[in-house]
Formats: sequence, C-alpha cells, structure tokens
Amino acid sequence: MKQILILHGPNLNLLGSREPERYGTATLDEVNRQIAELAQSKGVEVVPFQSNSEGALVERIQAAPGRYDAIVMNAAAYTHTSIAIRDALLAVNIPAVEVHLSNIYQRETFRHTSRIADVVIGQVSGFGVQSYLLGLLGVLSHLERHEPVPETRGSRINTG
Ligand code: CA2
Repeated sequence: MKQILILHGPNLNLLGSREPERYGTATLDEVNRQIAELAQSKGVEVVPFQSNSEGALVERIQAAPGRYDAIVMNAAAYTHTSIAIRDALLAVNIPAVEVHLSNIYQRETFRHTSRIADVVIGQVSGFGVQSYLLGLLGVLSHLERHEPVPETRGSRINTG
C-alpha cells in the first residue's frame, strides 16, 4: 500500500482556534481525519506530522526515502523563507506537493514567494482544507502516471 507523508508547518496546530475567517474552523485533527478518509477511499495510507520547528520538518523529509512514496506539505511560513526545507526536498527526490489553505497570491507580497514551488511537482493554494485533498489526489495521480513498468519476462515473441 502506498504511504504518503503529510507535513504541516508552524502554527498549523492552532487551526480552528484562531483566525477562522482566514484558515477555517476545522482543527488540525479534523483536517487530518478528512485527509485520512480520502486516503482510505483511494487505498493509500497517510501519516500526518506537524511541527513548529524547521529542523524537525527537515528531519522528517530526510527520513522519508524507503518509507514514503510521496509528500504533501503545507510548510506554512517556512514556505517563504526556508532554503533548508527546499534543500531537503531536493535531496530526497520524492514527489512532493505544496499546499496552502489561503491563496498566498492574494495576500502580502512576502507570501507571493515560495522557496519550494520549483522543486515540488505542483502547488494548490486557496481552497481551505480542500487544498490538502486536491494535493493528495494530485500526487496520487502523479504516482500512477510515473509507476515503474514491471519488467516483462518470457513474453518476447521470437520472429526467427
Ligand atoms: O495558507 C496557508 O496554508 C499558509 O501556509 C498558512 C501559513 C502562512 O504563513 C502561509 O503564508 C500560508 C500560516 C499558518 C498559521 O496557521 C494559523 C492557524 C490558526 C491560527 C493562526 C495561525
């Protein structure tokens, strides 16, 4: 079964408790539940992890090869600042999708820059909790299209 790592960056543990007009009313547990439900319906497993620490997120990314097939990440504020997270994503070479609850391009100009946008396979921004779900669907579709073709044995037709 495919394993997908879901990474939530700093302050996302506060979801549901503050700024509901911007980030919605769902708590992080509820967000994770919705992601897990979709994952189950698609026959894949998701493992969520939230941290306020850049280093902890980097360590999870570094530990991903061999354990996870893909990453869906809301790097939150680190999106706009973290060369360390960018370098970690580049180093592991696992398909990743960047997601944001809000539309970062409708907000302050410092949020218009993502340090990871060009090293992920795609970005989903502005759909609230749906951004995670769309990100998961996107990465699963990518995995299906990039599945290594199993070697065919004994099927070669000898034309003489
Ligand atoms: O829209 C997003 O998902 C963001 O990644 C959220 C980050 C922000 O820095 C990015 O520019 C866009 C902030 C996450 C903070 O989450 C909170 C949740 C509830 C209450 C306060 C903060």
